[in-house]
Amino acid sequence: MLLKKKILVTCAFPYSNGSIHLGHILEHIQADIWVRYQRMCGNKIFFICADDAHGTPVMLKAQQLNISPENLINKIYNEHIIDLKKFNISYDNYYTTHSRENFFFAKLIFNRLKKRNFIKKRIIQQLYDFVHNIFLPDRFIKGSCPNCKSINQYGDHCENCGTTYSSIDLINPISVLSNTTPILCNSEHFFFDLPQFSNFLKKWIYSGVLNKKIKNKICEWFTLGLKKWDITRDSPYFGFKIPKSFNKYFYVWLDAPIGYISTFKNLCDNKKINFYEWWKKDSDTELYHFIGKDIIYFHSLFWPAILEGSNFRKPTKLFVHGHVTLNGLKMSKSKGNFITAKKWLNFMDSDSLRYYYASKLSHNINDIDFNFSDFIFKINGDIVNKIVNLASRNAYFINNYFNDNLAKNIDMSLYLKFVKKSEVIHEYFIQGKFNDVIKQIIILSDKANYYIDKYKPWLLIKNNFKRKEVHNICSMGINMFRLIMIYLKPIMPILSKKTELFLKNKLCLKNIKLPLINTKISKFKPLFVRININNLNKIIKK
Ligand code: NOT
Ligand code: ZN
Repeated sequence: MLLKKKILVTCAFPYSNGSIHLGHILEHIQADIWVRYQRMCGNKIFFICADDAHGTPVMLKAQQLNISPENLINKIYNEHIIDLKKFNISYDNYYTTHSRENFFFAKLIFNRLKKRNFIKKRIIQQLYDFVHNIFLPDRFIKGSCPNCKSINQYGDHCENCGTTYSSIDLINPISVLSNTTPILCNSEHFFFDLPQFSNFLKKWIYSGVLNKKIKNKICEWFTLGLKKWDITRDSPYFGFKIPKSFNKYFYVWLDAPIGYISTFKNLCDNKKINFYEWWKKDSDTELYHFIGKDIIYFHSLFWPAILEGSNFRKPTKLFVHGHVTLNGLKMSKSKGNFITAKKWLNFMDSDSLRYYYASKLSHNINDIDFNFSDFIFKINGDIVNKIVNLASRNAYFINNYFNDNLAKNIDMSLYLKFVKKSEVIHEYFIQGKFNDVIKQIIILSDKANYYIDKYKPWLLIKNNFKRKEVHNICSMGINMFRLIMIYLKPIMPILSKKTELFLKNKLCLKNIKLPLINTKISKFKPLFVRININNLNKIIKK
C-alpha cells in the first residue's frame, strides 16, 4: 500500500480592508482544487488561510469609517468567511493574524533571530506627514520618478519605467493623505539581515521548490544583491508592538507569513494535532504555499530565511499564479470592471467560475483573462452540452424503459480505457496543470457522446428485439458519465453532489475500476442550468 502523505497547504492572506474579489478567488479555487484532489487520493491534508489584519491601510480605513480597527477587521472577517464558503473553499481553518497565537510566534521568531544576531538596528530617514502625525508608507506618497521624471508615481516604484526606489528619492513628494509636502525625519528601526542568508537561499532555491521562470527572476534579485529588510513601523500603527521597544511595531509583512504557523497552531489546539511534527526543522511533512506572482520576493527570500534563522521547517514548494484580467483589462474599481465575490454570487453560481478558472490554470505565471463570451461558450458548451447531456440522454432510457436499473453488461474494454486516463489526469492534478485535466475530460466526453451517437438508442428502442442492447448501451453511457464526474469532482463540488444523488453512489477514486452495474439510479433531474448572457452582463452594470 502507498504511504499516505501529510500535507499542509496555504493561500496568501486577504487584507482586512476590502472585499474578496474575482482576483483573490482564483487563488483560493486553485488551491482548493489541488487540496480536494489530494483528499480524494487519501492523503492527510490540512488547508488553512487567514485574514491579514495589520498595517497602515487598515488603520486609516477604520479612521475613515470612524470605527476601531478591531471593529473593522471583525466585520471584514465575517464577510470573507461567508464569501469563501459560498465558493466551497474547504478550509480546515480560516483565522486572523490579529490573534494571540500570532503575537506569540511573532515574538518568539523575533527573539530567536535577535539572539542569533540576524536583527540589526539602524537610524533611517523617512517622510513624515505633520498634518496626520504619521510616517508615511510608500503607497501614501506620490511624486515624480527619480529616473524617468514621470509625474504622479508612488513611493516604491515607477509604473512608467519600472524602476524601484526609496520614497525619499521621489522628486517633489506629496502626502496622499493631506496633500502637503512631507518632511524627512529620523527614526530608529530594526532590520532583518537577509544578506547573511545568501548562501542558504541560493541552495534552497535550487532544491526544487520553484519552477524555472521564477528561479530566473530570483537570480536577477541575487545579481542586484540582497538588502537588509526593515521590519519595524513607528506608532501610530495597527499591529503588534515590539517587546521592550518604545512605540515600535512589527511591520505587517513580518507577522503575515508567521500567520501560516499560528493559524495552523490554532487548528492543532482545536483538533489535537501534533504541531511540532509539522513545523520542526526536519519535518517530513510537506508544506505548499499558493501565491500570486506579486509576492514571490516575500515567499522565496524573506520567508525561508526567517524560517531558517528561527529554526523552523521550510516550504516544500510554491505554487505561483498570474493575475486575473477582465475582458482583457486590469481589474480596477475606478474603471468599473471590478467584480466582488459577493456580487458574482448574486447573479451566478460558484461551480461555473471554478470550472472556468480550472480550464485556464496551469503551472505557469501568465495572467489569466476572464473573458465573458469565452466563459459562456465553455460552460454551456462543455458542462451543459457535453457532460450533463451525457447523463440526461442516457437516463431517459434507464428511467423510462428499465425501471431505473443499470444493466449487468457494459463494454468493459472501453470502460477500462476511461479508467486508464486516471493516470495522466493524476499527474496533471498533482502538477497543478488543471487546464490539461479539463482537456482530458473533454476528450472523454466527446468519446462518450460519440459512442451514444453511433448506436442511436432512440432508434433501437423502437425494435422490441433490441431492448437489451439499448439497456447495455445506455448503462455504458451512465458509467462513462460517472468516470468523467469522478475526474471533475475536485473542480465542481456542487455538480458532484447532485451527481452522487443521481447515481446513488459516491464519486471516489478508490473503486474506479468497478463499474456501476445491476444497480438502481435516481430519476433524472436537471443537474446544471444553462448560463444566460444577461445575468453575466448584470454583474458589471452598477
Ligand atoms: N495580504 C498579502 C497580500 O499581498 C498576502 C499576505 C500573505 C500571507 O494580499 N502571508 N505571507 N507571506
Ligand atoms: Zn520612471
